[in-house]
Amino acid sequence: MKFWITMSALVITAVANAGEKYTINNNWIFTGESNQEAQRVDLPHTWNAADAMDDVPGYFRGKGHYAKRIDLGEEIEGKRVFLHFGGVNQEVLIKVNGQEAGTHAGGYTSFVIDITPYVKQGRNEIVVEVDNSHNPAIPPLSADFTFFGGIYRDVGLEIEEPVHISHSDYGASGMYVTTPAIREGRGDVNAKILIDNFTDSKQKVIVEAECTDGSNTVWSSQKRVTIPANALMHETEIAGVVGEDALKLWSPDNPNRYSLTVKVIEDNKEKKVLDEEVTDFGFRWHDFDPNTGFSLNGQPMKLVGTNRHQDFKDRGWALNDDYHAQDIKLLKDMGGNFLRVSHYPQTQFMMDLCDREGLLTSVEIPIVNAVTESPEFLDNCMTMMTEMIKQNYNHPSVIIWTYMNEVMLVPPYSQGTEEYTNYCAEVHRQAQELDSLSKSLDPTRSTMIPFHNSIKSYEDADLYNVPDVIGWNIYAGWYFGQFPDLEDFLDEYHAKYPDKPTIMTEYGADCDTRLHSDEPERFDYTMEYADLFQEHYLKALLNTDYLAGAALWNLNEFHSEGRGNAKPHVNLKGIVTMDRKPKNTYWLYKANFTDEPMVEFANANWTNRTAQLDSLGFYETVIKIYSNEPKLQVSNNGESLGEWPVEQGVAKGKVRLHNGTNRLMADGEKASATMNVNLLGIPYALDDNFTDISVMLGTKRIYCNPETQVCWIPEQPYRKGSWGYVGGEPMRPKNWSGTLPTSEVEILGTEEDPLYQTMRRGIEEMRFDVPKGRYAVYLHWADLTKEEYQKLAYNLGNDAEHEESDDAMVVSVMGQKIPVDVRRLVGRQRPLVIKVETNVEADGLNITFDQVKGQAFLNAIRVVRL
Ligand code: GCB
Repeated sequence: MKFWITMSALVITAVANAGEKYTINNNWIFTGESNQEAQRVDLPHTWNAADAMDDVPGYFRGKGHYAKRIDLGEEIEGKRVFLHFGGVNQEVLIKVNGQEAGTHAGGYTSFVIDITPYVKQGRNEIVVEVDNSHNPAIPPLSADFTFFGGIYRDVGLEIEEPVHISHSDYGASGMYVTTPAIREGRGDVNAKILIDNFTDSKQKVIVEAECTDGSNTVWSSQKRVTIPANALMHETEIAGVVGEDALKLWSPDNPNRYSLTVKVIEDNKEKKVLDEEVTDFGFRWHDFDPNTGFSLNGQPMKLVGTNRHQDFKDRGWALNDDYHAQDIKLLKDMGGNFLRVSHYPQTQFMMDLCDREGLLTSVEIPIVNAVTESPEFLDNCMTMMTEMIKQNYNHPSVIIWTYMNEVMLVPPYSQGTEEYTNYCAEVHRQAQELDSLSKSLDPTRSTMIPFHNSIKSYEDADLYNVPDVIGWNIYAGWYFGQFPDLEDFLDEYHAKYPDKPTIMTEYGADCDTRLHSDEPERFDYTMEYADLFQEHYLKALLNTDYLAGAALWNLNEFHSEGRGNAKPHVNLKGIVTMDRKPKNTYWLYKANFTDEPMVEFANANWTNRTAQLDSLGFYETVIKIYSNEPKLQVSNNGESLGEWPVEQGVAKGKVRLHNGTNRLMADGEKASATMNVNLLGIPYALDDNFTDISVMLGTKRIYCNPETQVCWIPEQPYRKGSWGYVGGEPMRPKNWSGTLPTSEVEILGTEEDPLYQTMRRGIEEMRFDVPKGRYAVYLHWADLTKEEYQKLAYNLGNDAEHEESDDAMVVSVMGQKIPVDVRRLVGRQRPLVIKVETNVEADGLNITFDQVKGQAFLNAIRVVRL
């Protein structure tokens, strides 16, 4: 029976001396199975930071051993001692002073281990054995990201009185706040508090709750509670009202939070405070409508934002709080109001910042690509769902619980078989169980499953009626088809399922800030192709009213071991780089979704460029500028290029750049930007000013090395007085839908993969009609075949077919003959660079290629005048 006492008469005098809590991240000793040498490390830590990016396929998945000594004194006398783990990937066994204290499975949720029975006053040894091996019972089974092993979030020590707010409930805070009724000017608050009593006698306590709006107390309440002996998670409820027109709703624009402090106080003369915990919460409600989309607090709102992976360049997942804070700031500054916390729960610190800054979130458990048909797998999923919901329960930012990302992407059986039918039924059953669990734990949030672009696959598994919201991950114009296939796809789906609320949960195109093109093409990894993709998608998303919102894939570039793209082991769809430099799409969104005047040139940091000049001495190229102003005055070196209108955040025009400095300026009414382009223009006819030229064969891409500033330009056929190739064809790997502009084979031992991933096959000659003089010629090759081919599920069938070739040639540089058999000289997938110095007389530089076996080819060539 619940009863409420208004205890204004009870005066509580004791000073809080409640539970101590602090991190113990420093000075651990780590020993990995792959490297037996013990090393001193600080947390957060991962053992894969380096091998996730190295040239050896795969990364270490196995056991790691962490040890730490902690000295505990009289402060633990009669107390309970807990270890709080923020996140350890993925199976963990904790030992204290040689005894097993607890285990945990799953790499993304927090957990608490009660180590009281094993600790003593004095020195204690904590050992944490971690294993990130594949385990078919633990999701994710496979995914397009690297599963970094280690204790990659904080570890905290908590010392509590025997009676305290519970740590026994799935790593959660033991306090669950709901706002059951929100009316004009007032809101009801209901807090469920779980209390542990580790004593052998019943305990009388006062539970005191104080709610503040940050500065003032808005209500407070107390109640007497008796907790039976040895009762864990004894439940008590405390309620209050924020009223008298004090209620401020939480929203992205006004993220008003309230703070609830709960004290557990001894109900005796001393009134000792046994425990004190604080949680923040907010008042808001949301609604998804299949036709009109999303609304918050009754106001229509388009959800706009990104997904996010928890990693950073050279660090993997071992990030301290500042890295997480940086991402929230990036998203908020871009004008985002939504974060899909994918594909797994992330640190509580980040979730707190989402609350503080005003970002709505969807949080998800890490079922990706497929399920295992086993009770153990489902059990683990159910536990993760429970942990996720309980641990994130109070965050006002959270509106959606998500599970099963693209779960029908790689069913283990072929369609039409009995096994497939059974598998689909099992996927459905698991989804249903997870959804029901979510609804029973938290009926206030919506549920969502993100699908990949196959309406039918999810019909096979009968998933359309399971979650509240359908998420679509659509990559039309990237993995398949053309940009407008996006709208066609969405319309087909909406016509079939007009009653399902929908979010675009993913869309994006990989792009490398080192790669550009004046003739962008699907899968070329250039910035310019991704720009076209994103401009189209943005327009479509804003024009599709029934879409509740959209989350770009992805905020950041992130580690994905299996990828062999322009930057191997990295998914390049981030709208900021791995080290958080904004790419063009970031500015496109900022221009569309923020009001503070801004102007930003596309590729503004690409200062040193090289290009072939036309016969008039210009390089004409498209310049794009992002702005939230209606029009911009654009000039180059002070010469006006006219007024450019800004449409959907973008102003663009063809600009004739000339050799040397081009100081481009874009002035709006209230903001402006400048971009300096130092152009190394290759004259139409090579003249005596010639210094150097760098050319990539078989491609239309431009590749600039950010360290040396050398820019490689696309090939051209030979023209008298100029330069170019004679003979041959661009190598274009074949796949089911046609051909690809570049190989996806990783080049080992270099970071200049793009330089080697295209080639001209059957080439006969390279000619440069350079002036008389001495030159260094650098010839670049790589054998783009692999010993073994593996298809990547997330490539959605875009993997290149295996085309074996074995080539050898004799190259002659001004008559100097060099036998070249790339595979024999350096092996497959490795760069071969041969430098030749040569004298050139009146007839220019001439390099010939004579095939000996297979076909002659060349990947890139650089010529430098000495
Ligand atoms: C997807 C997946 C995501 C991948 C992404 C991609 O659909 O959900 O995990 O990283 O596509 O980039 O291919």
